[in-house]
This record gives sequence, C-alpha cells and structure tokens, in this order.
Amino acid sequence: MTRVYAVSDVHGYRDVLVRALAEEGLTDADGRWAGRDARLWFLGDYLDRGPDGVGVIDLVRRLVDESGGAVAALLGNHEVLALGMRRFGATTVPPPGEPERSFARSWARNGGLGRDQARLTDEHVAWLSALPMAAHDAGALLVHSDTLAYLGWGRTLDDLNAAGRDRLASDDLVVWWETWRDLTSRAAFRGEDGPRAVRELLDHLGGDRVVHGHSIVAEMLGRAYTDVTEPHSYAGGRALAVDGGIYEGGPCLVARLA
Ligand SMILES: [Mn+2]
Repeated sequence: MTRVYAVSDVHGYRDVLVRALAEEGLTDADGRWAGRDARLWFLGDYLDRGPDGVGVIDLVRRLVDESGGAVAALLGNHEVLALGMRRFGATTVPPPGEPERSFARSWARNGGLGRDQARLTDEHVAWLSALPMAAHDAGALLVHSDTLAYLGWGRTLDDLNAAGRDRLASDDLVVWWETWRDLTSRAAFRGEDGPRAVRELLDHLGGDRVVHGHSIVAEMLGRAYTDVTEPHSYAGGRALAVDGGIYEGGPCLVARLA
C-alpha cells in the first residue's frame, strides 16, 4: 500500500524538517528523496518566523523535482503575505481605515523576515504563485487553513485552484489583501458547528475528510507544544490537524494519511 504523508507550517525551520523526513525514511542521509513509492504533501507556510524560509522553499522544490511528482506543495497564507509584501510593501489598502492596513504592517506583525524577502528571486515568486490551494490524496481533501473561505473562491476543486492562481496573478491590492485575510481565518471545523462546516467543505470540494495545517495542535488541545507527538483528529474524525507548532518548539509532524 502506498504511504501518503502530509507536513505543514515548517516556517523556516529547515533543519527540523530535514531531520523529521529522514526519521520517516523519506529522505536519505544527504537529504535526497528516498521515499520510493511514498507520496508527500506540503500544506504551505514555508517561510516567515524561522531562520531559513527560502531554504525550506528550495528544499521542497528540490524534493518535488527529485521525486518525479511524488512530492507536491500547496499554498499557505504566509506565501500570500510574503508575496504581497514584496509586491505592495507599505501601500495602504483602500479604503483608508483605522488602523491603517498594509502588507508591510501585517508582515511585520506576523513574523515576516527581511532576509527571506531579500533572498526571494523571481523564480521563487513564479513557483510560489503557481501553487494550488487544495488537492486530493488518500481519500482526503488537503488544504492549508481550517476555513470555509475556500468556498468563496471556488465551489469545485478545479475552480478553487484556478481562482487561487488568478488571484495571485492579479495587480489589485484589494484582491491580494482579501486573499491573505481570508486564508488566515481559522477554526471553522471546531466546536458544535464544526462537523457541519466540514461536511459543507467536502460536499463541494470532495474527499472523506479534510487534512489541514495553520492551527497548531497544542493550541487546539490546550497542551504544551512539546507534549504533542501526533496529528489531531476531530470533528467526528472528519478533520485532521497536522501543524505541530515547529516555530513554538513543537515537533515537525510527518502525518501519515494512508
Ligand atoms: Mn498558516
């Protein structure tokens, strides 16, 4: 049976990621793809907060190439933030409000790092801008954020991914801002309404459960970051949270989906 894995929210911690993948046998001692028939999904948030965001992006891109497509990557809200920062900087998002809204302001408040910005090339930008919002594997719907905002962009998987690429090809600051804001929303699948929300998402986009990053398992459970050792299944087993909170000292969870 093919092994399928998901990793999310590496946030610049390249060394932590390298160790976690090697422990699972997905890479060899040199960090090369060694997963044979396994598949590996990255669910976004490669950069910001941690020491080597562009190094994480370069590693993921190399694994995608080496694996011949067995490794694939999705877009996270921090990719929108970093690309929006590069593109629009401190330009105020209309209409002017209080407090003033700009990518520069949100970027600075959400772990944006000048050294990541300085190392992003046009090639990185093109690669990141083409990442899909969502995918299917092992019967699951894979996304970055635990939000229903995806349904505002597309009511099918193909429509959603086409809309995502269109949004990142836009020159409109408002389109970019709303994409960042909506992709940063969270917690839609928790609580009493959670199972209904998951069902709504899956009814449109397909899959028998949703696998997401973005919300840290320890924070969802009210536990210490270092106490988390596995992904968190909730919403009646229809949602799986895989963000171990690497930048808070938690583990890089390599979640096995099948
Ligand atoms: Mn995120």
